[in-house]
Amino acid sequence: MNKYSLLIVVAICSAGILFSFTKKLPGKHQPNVIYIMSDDHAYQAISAYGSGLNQTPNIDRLAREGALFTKGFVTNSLCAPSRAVILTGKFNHINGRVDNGASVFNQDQMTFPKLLQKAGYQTAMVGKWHLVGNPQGFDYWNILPGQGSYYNPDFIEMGVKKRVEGYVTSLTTQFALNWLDHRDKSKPFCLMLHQKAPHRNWLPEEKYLNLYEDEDIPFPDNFFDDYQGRGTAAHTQEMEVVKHMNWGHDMKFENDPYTGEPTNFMENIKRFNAGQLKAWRAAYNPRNEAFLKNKPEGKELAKWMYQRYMRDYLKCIKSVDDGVGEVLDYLKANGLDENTIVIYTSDQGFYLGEHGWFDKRFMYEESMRTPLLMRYPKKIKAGTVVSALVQNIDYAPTILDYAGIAKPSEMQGESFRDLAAGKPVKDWRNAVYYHYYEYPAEHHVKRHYGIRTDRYKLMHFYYDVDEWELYDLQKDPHEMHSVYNDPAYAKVRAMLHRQLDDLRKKYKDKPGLAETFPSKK
Ligand code: SGN
Ligand code: CA
Repeated sequence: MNKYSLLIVVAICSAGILFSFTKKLPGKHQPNVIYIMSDDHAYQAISAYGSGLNQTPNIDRLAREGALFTKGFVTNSLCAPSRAVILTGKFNHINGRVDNGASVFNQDQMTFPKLLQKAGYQTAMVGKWHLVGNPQGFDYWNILPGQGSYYNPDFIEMGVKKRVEGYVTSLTTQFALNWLDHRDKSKPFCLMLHQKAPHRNWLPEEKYLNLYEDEDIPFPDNFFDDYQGRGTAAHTQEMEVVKHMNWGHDMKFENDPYTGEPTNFMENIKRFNAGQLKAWRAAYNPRNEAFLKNKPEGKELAKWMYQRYMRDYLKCIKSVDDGVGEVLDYLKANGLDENTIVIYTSDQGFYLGEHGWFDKRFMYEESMRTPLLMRYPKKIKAGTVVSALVQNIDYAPTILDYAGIAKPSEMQGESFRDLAAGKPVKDWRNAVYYHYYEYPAEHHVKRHYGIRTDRYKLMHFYYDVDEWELYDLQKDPHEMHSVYNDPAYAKVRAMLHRQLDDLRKKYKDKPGLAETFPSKK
């Protein structure tokens, strides 16, 4: 070898060493991630989804400048289970947290923030956690205990609990931005920003106490549903706005309008400081007094209760939307908006009066479906609409994919990065699997599992019943008539049963497994 070729060999080798070295190092080319998740935010209450109930200009920016997913679903429409799925990319029968009750999430298990952290990311978790036990895989965490409080909430910052004056949504945003400001700027970051709002019992921020009060929020067509055409579970639930909301906690009366007894709203009153209480009473007392003067009945009462519920719910969302705006503005002002993936989603969907309901849990559309919007200008074209079936099981694989980290084989979800890039994905799934376990429990929604394809939904209610339901979403988008026993659907039914069996095998769920989980509270 002459001097010249030796030089070339040395140059090639050092370039190779340098390349493999930089490949391992987290660098400026790796995207940052801001994962914003609210609690119980129905897609029906996001203007980008077009329902017209309210305006969410900041959340809408994510759709306008990025992608809107129109068929995003959860695997189990409940808080802690959804969070466990998101962190692990695995179904609840594998990650262990099947319900909000006695089931356990082993914090030592693999999660995507742990993998990011190991790969050199700086990680943080701020807001609602709901997974009992300290978060792992985060350089910084500042979480709400349990469900958290709207006013002057306690936060547990790296193990130290303290009460903080203020409103939970703005505090959560503020803590998250504060961490961003003080992070190690040489590393890529992943921030999980989990809002408590708009979870029950919907206490709005002081500045929004009077919002929407001069508007009537439209009733959904099936508000006065009588549940004919559905099975036992729809008849025996306890989540009807009129029947199951209470005068204190939900309707915000300090004294029961009919008995005069102090209500459980007093629990909320205790957390207010003097200024907040004054503002609260100035806003709510006159409205409550007007109610007491004419005590509406029948449909008028239903209408009043629905307006109180919806106005409070939407007021809480206004603060969440403000927070998203603050995050986006921060990214822009700090030159981070091009290289940061911003995701907005909710831990599940929610009923805004459809079927006469609030809450979630059911596999019916409004609670199984969840909002999902994502902005990442480098890889996602503005105005992208993704209508493929995606699930919260896919979030971890997708985020890892963007970060250039291989998906561990134990993860059950799939990366939807190509879908977001507008590329057709061959063999993408044609059905999503669902399994809800928390029964007997609050709201009395029976245990069930099933699949949803683009057009159909097959559900099996079990435990203390054995009933199947089948919906043709094209002909019956509001799921009012099960066609399970309709001979015209015999072929479809057989096909769906086969698909369900296949998915249960694929995801390693099986009869009898559910009974092994401790579910009682
Ligand atoms: C609380 C609420 C329920 C709600 C669960 C679970 N009751 O218990 O209405 O279904 O949380 O919600 S309340 O009286 O405390 O408001 S979840 O989002 O955490 O799963
Ligand atoms: Ca929730």
